[in-house]
Amino acid sequence: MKFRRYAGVAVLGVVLAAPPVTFGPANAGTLAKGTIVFAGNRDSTPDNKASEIYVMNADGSKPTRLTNSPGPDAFPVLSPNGKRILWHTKRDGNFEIYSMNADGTDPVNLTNAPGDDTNADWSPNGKSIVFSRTRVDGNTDIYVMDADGSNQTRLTDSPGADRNPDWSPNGKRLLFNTDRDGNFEIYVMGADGSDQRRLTNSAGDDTSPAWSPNGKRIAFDNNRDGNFDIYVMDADGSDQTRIPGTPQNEEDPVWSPNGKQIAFHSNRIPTLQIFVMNADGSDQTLLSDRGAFNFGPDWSFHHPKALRP
Ligand SMILES: [Ca+2]
Ligand SMILES: [Ca+2]
Ligand SMILES: [Ca+2]
Ligand SMILES: [Ca+2]
Repeated sequence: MKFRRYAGVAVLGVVLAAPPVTFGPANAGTLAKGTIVFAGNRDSTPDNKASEIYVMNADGSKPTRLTNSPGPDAFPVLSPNGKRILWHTKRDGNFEIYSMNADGTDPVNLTNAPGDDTNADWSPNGKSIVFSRTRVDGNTDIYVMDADGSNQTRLTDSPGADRNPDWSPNGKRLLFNTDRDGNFEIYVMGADGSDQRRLTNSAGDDTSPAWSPNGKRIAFDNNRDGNFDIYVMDADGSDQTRIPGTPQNEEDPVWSPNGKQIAFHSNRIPTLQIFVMNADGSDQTLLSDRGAFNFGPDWSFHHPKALRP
């Protein structure tokens, strides 16, 4: 998940006038396995062009709006039990982490810092949240907190921008990207911030790391060839493989619950849209609505060992 380019931008484009669909009380509690949450602007108006949070079925059907705020709302992440969604929103002036029920009710403000708090992820047991915080001194580091926002603790302390944390399926390790060495690289560390190790060493920016459900592979994106493409590597950084893309950007990969597919966003058509493909890069298929701007997908139950409802 990327803060730099698509934090929750207000992008002009063709806008469909489809009314938002709402969940009925009967299915308000838990999102079904395979549901995809994302951000988009399909319901933008002249007064509010900022992105909102949506949910859709894994085949792209039934996109449903969950937020309606004046500021950008972006990068939703499903809780391991499918009942809550984390996301970042600028509704309070700068970016804060919020959580809400899977039907959009009960939004709870979890951070309240003067800088931007972004790109949160759940621990596999749902009890902790890792996120990026840009402090007033301009430095960005990885922080962890309890699921209710308490006990906010810094995990990294580098002069570089440490962003985009992703919690491992076994709960023990955290992936993130940092430019502490020059350009962005993928790093891994213990869940307490210990043992920080570099996994990539490329000329371009390596960002948006995502564990596969079994913890053995890592998807990420890199622009070493002049535009972003998706790569997959082993958990120790070996066997880095580029997935065939386009001269446009392919970014922000996230694995399907069974690890066989990867969703991502790309501006290849050329508006920014969500696509899905097999993990080897075959069968790349448009999922989201061509008439709007859609980005930052997350797939429900991407922690297979997590607590289930
Ligand atoms: Ca903030
Ligand atoms: Ca830092
Ligand atoms: Ca790099
Ligand atoms: Ca590309």
